[in-house]
Amino acid sequence: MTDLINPATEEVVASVQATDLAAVDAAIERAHIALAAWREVAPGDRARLLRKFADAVDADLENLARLEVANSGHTIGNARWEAGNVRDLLEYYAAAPERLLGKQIPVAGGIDVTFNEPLGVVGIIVPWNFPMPIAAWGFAPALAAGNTVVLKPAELTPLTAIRLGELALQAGIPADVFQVLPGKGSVVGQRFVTHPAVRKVVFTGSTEVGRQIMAGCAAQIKRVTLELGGKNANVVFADADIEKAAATAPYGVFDNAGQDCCARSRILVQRSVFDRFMELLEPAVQGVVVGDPADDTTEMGPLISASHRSTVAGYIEPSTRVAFRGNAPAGPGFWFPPTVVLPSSPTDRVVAEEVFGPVVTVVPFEDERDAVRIANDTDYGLSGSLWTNDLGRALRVSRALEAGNLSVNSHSSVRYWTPFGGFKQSGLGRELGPDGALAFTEVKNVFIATT
Ligand code: TAP
Repeated sequence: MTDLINPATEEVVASVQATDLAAVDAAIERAHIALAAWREVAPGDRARLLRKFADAVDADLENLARLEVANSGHTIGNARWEAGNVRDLLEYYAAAPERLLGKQIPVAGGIDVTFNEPLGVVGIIVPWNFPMPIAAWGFAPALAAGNTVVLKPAELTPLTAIRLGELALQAGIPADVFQVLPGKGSVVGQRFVTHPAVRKVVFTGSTEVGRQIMAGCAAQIKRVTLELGGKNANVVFADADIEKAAATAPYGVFDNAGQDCCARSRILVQRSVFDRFMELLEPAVQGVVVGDPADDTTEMGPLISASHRSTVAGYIEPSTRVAFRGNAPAGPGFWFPPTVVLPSSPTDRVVAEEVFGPVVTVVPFEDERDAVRIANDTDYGLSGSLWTNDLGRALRVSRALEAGNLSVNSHSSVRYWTPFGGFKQSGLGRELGPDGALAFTEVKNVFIATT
């Protein structure tokens, strides 16, 4: 049994049994058997079942949100949004079964059609930072496309995934079509990679583990989607609304205590407005409300664990120049205050590595070219923001930045209607958006002779 700790209180919330290897194999076998019937469910009926699943999530939204607050330390506002995101994804992809249209292609001597066939059993491996949305980004389109799913939540944060598994059954999704298998990455996750009946692995997590997953999947030419780390730039040009850029910058990085692959953890500011920006940033950072995540007014909660807090703290070395800090409660809980760093060199660990905590660096740049050079000076390429009132510059810089998800004059990366994924070592493949379900299908071409 694994004890789950509330990160805000350090109290045990629940204990969960880890799935052992034999049980993982048995679950994959059952998922494989369930596939035959699930893929044959008529498209309209599969759509209806997914809508019922969405309704069940909606009816349980407050419970799911409270579970996430207790297990993950997410603010209640965020956790409600996350549970709502699961409902919305199920509704959105409920439209897919009836719209996997294929093509009819003109050819000589017959008729040529394509089918979007389900892949089979899909294994989804989820990290602890956004347990609900990241699970649903995978399972909603995968189920819609006629696959069965085995899902491994992170060891630290399995409670909402377990609840979603119960809600699926209550909603009428047939047994074994969607199974949640809590346990260790090295056991459950690794078996998704090696078991031949699992035809695709969707992995979200660190680039280091993602690399191992990709190498493991290569042995069976197994399909893989990877959503990995990020070290995203927030580029503020002198012509921007500097007040708004400074007021919103903390929320672009400190949301979910910075434990966000899309966190804008490198702020780049044009030198002519650097001092003004820093003057405005300080009160904005100090204004971030850090505290009890169950309180409706809280904007930032604790880090996920004691060990993660010590990793984050390790980025602030004795020589690190801290410009200013925000607040954090004293007492129990894995708290770390929002922290703004002025790095001494682009090779400082705090600039080069993903901290995955509430730490942001701020550096000046000279001109557009310099901004793009610094922003792209990373192995990652997930998201980023740019602030400018010059439309031409917004488009030029958006095209020049090597990142999959950019926002101009805002910090939003994730909308379920639009594709999401990384350039470079931030990942492989895209999730979400209108083509999300296609990533869980193989195209089959069939030619029928007419002569
Ligand atoms: P990881 O340590 O990589 O863990 C992610 C998941 O993989 C967990 O469920 C983990 O299980 C499992 N795992 C670990 N070793 C495995 C192995 N050898 N084989 C199969 N599965 C294995 O990442 P993390 O620290 O939990 O999450 C933070 C990272 O995720 C950050 O780098 C962040 O940027 C990234 N992330 C990316 C995105 C997107 S969308 N690009 C979104 C969120 C997070 P255990 O629970 O047992 O460790």
